[in-house]
Amino acid sequence: MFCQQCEQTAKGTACTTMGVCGKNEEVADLQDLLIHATQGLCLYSDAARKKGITDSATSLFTCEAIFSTLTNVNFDPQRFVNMINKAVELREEMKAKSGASFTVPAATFTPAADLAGLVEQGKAVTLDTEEDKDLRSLKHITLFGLKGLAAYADHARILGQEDDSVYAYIDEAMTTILRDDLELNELVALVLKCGEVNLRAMELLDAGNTGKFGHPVPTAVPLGAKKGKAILVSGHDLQDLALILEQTEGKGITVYTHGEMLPCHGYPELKKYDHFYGHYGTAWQNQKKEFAEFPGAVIMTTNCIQDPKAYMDSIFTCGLVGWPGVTHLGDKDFSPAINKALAMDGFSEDSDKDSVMVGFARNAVLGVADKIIEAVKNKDIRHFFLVGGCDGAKPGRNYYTEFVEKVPEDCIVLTLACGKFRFFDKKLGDIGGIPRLLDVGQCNDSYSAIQIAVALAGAFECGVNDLPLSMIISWYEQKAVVILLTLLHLGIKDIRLGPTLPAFITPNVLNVLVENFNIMPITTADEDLKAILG
Ligand code: FSO
Ligand code: SF4
Repeated sequence: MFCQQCEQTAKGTACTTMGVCGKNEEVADLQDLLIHATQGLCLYSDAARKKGITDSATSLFTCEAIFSTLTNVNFDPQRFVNMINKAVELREEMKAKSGASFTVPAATFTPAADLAGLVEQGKAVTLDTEEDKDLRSLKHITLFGLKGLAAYADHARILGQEDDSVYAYIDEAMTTILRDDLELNELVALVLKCGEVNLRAMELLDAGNTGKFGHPVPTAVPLGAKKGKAILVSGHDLQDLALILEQTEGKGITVYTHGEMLPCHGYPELKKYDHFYGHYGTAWQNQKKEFAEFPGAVIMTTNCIQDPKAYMDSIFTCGLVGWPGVTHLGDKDFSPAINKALAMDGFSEDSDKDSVMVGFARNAVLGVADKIIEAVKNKDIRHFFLVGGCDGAKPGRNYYTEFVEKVPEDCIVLTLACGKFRFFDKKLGDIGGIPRLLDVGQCNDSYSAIQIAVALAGAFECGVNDLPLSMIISWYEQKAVVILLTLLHLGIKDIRLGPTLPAFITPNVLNVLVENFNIMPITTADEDLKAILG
């Protein structure tokens, strides 16, 4: 196996025998083969689209297939076997519809009849046949960006929002990276286009979430627990949480959020349930301890899942998440998890552990834009910091805690995604009634943060780069990669990225990013604050 798609990659270079995330060689090979099979499907979907033929269900499958290979989504080999066969079946259907004929291996490959055969086939397919290291780096960035983009497109589609232009880019980019005649500049353009298309996918997702569940409103979320039976919901899927809340209503079960589900407490159509109570635990990398201690059932709606062997019988997966041996609730009937929660002890007593505020998405923040603009003009607010992105296990991530602790009192911190758990419970106070720590939402809500920045730039009649705003980004997996590409597409400069730079970016490609966007690695909290604020 050879995988270097996430920040956790072994020795900062690549996982070659076993993934640090828990992905074994068999699953890594099957993931590579699924990408290969999907590339064959994309070739024919692309050809069909050029003839005016599109198929939304096939495009959804393409997104799901790519999303399943994102870090910490699916570790179940059988699910990959099914998807590989389905990709080839759909490929043949699109071939017939398009009337096209391709001879490259991805377009002609026949899946082996058994798991062992498929794993062997997976070993033979890799992007790493590209000899030029810089071109390979750009192909990797495109593929990893596509994984994040596919995740956002899938989330949006679940909420009834889709746009064929997103699917068109996915089909085209998946097949473009098969080519070996591309110049560096063409691949740089493909990479930036991925960021552009992702902005549309995130816009669709924002429309889906706010259209269905309302605009988030500032809400205090208890960190303690209520005595009684309990279900913990992790991942990112609001629709799954809504179904869980509906199906648990009146059953004497309290529903808690974990990790990236925290911002769900701000949505009117979710917070209306009395049994939707509080938040339990912190970010994904702490789940082994937190899930083992939770006295109820746990439901993973999307990434990031880790090896659940210590609580196999009380954890459930749905959507694209999978772990071999874990009960998968494929049909959105959550009864097995509900019955498990009812059979478990639940919390033995109420506990009060303070609360955190969520719900500062674009509607809430821009609702007080006048106040914010006035505070900036009066110099009550000196600077905004967007400290957002993923959390992870690296000790260097303490930087983000220290950074927020050291941000001067006349500055505001906007945050999103699971990186916030490094500082989400800090009491930073307010500036004239504007909280100094504003939780914009999940990584899936990056569109909201971008809209806030764009609106402020409009109000000050300047560009986003001219605002007193600095972006301090932490990355872990491929959704963070595509969000970064979106920021680059928007021309955002001076982004500080950590905890380390991606292993798949070569020095020459990094130079292109530095020259055009002045992207830079984080250093220390003190040095970076001094460089930004002077
Ligand atoms: Fe975190 Fe995991 Fe949301 Fe990522 S839970 S690390 S960017 O998958 O998705 O922020
Ligand atoms: Fe390694 Fe990350 Fe790939 Fe897992 S996803 S195998 S940790 S590089």
